[in-house]
Amino acid sequence: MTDHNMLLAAQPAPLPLELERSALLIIDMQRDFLEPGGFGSSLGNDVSLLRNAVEPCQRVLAAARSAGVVVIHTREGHRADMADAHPHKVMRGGPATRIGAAGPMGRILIRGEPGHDIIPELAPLPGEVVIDKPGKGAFYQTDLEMVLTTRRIDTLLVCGVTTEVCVHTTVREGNDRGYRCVALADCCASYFPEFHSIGLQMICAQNGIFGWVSDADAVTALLASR
Ligand code: TIU
Repeated sequence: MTDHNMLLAAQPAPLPLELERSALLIIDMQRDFLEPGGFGSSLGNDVSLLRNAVEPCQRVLAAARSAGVVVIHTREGHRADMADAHPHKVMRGGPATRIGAAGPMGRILIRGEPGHDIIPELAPLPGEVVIDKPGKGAFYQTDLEMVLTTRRIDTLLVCGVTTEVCVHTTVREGNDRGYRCVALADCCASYFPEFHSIGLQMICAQNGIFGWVSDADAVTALLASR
């Protein structure tokens, strides 16, 4: 059965959704960004600001799983040999705190290290796709587009951190590739609350110049009404 008539409350306008063609895309909810001692704190940020997004993400994730909506998780990080890390990205920050340095959760932003894991509250289930991405955008140098194509997905419900960096980059990349991208406001967070707020406005201003903005309540209400 298709759900052509389902309408998601969103800005700048409600969005008709076909759940079979929609995916929940959770960006980089990793210990490295949300817990002390990881990449986020090595950049000088207060990582506690990102906790706001955890509970709304949990609600949307549970609702998506119950409704059978495709769930995709991403993780930002690099190979252990860092052959996939641009030098300009690595060289930011002091030697003790940059990507690849040893920290309390293992080497910062390196695949396979404890800090690279998705936080336990949002741990992927077997069968859910996990995309490892070397950049800020989830489409850059990954097979995300192929994963979406094989599942005939045309709409992305986007959660995660941080709003103005990896969420924004991914929404922009997805929009340019023809996907309808909906950022879920309370399921995203930033180390800079003003960037979060303005970042969301930037997506849906100008009649939705590169996407839509909705929230966890709107998505869970819609999925519950199915
Ligand atoms: N620093 C920051 O705001 N974000 C990142 O480096 N990566 C993501 O947003 N995932």
